[in-house]
Amino acid sequence: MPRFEPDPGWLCFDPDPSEPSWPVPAGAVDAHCHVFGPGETFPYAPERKYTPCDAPKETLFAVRDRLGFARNVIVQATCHGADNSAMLDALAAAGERARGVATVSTGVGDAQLAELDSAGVRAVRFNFVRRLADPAPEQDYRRVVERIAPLGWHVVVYFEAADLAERYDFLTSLPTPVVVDHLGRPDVSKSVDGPEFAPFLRLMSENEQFVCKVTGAERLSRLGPPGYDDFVPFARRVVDAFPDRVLWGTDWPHPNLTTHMPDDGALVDLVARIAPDEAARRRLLVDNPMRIYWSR
Ligand code: 0GY
Repeated sequence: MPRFEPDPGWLCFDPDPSEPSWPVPAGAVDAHCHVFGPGETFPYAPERKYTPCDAPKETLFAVRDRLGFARNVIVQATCHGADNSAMLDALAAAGERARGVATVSTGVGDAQLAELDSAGVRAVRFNFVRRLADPAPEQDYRRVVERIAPLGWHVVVYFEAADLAERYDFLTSLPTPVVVDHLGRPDVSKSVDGPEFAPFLRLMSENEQFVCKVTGAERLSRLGPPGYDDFVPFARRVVDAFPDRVLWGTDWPHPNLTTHMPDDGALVDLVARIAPDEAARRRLLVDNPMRIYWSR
């Protein structure tokens, strides 16, 4: 079996996250997290742009329990390419406590999609971030969407804020719901009311099929821990404006961070500031993810 060493300087997840300091509601969903390997069992993809630390399902489930969460949405990461084996293995172990977001190749067939559906997959992910994946022609993405739409799946997209203009027409033309990772990666050193974030707010307000993950404090914040004070107003603005179309997740095990590794308990603490109202928090952590991922 191949052996993999993480990239030099790679930061591994916090092995001992704190417990959140406020009572997480029963049934809370971590709607953005990953599993990595272990590489000896689930080799990393030859075309990957990074080699991570192994972050196996058992550790993900231990983090879930420590944080007081009930469920995970496990999102395929680029280091595994379109080989969803590690994610599917985690779904099988978690049963009803996890759902999955897969990466599929353009030629994916209906039989393979039906298998993924039975395993608990409810979406495909298109990763447009160039440091992570090489973009495919638009028609390839459209072909995949034609296949998944009849299953009632949605599309999860990851893009840089600067690329939204270029992708706007494509994204808004999709016939399925579209879930956007990490707030569309705004520059949170700018004003939340400024022209930089306005296109994303417009995307959300003019397109009711869009859902936003108010995630990624640890990768978007310039100010960093403990407060991630520059990130909070952006997440809060979206939660306030679109309370039924927001999701939250840890982003565990936090790939590609170069300056610090967050304490996942401290990230959960941030939710109390992003959604101070208890009813809004319940929608963010329980009602919205349950509707989007567990309606069947
Ligand atoms: C994330 C963010 C990143 C990586 C990936 O699929 C991936 O490799 O999404 C990143 O480096 O910003 O959500 O895991």
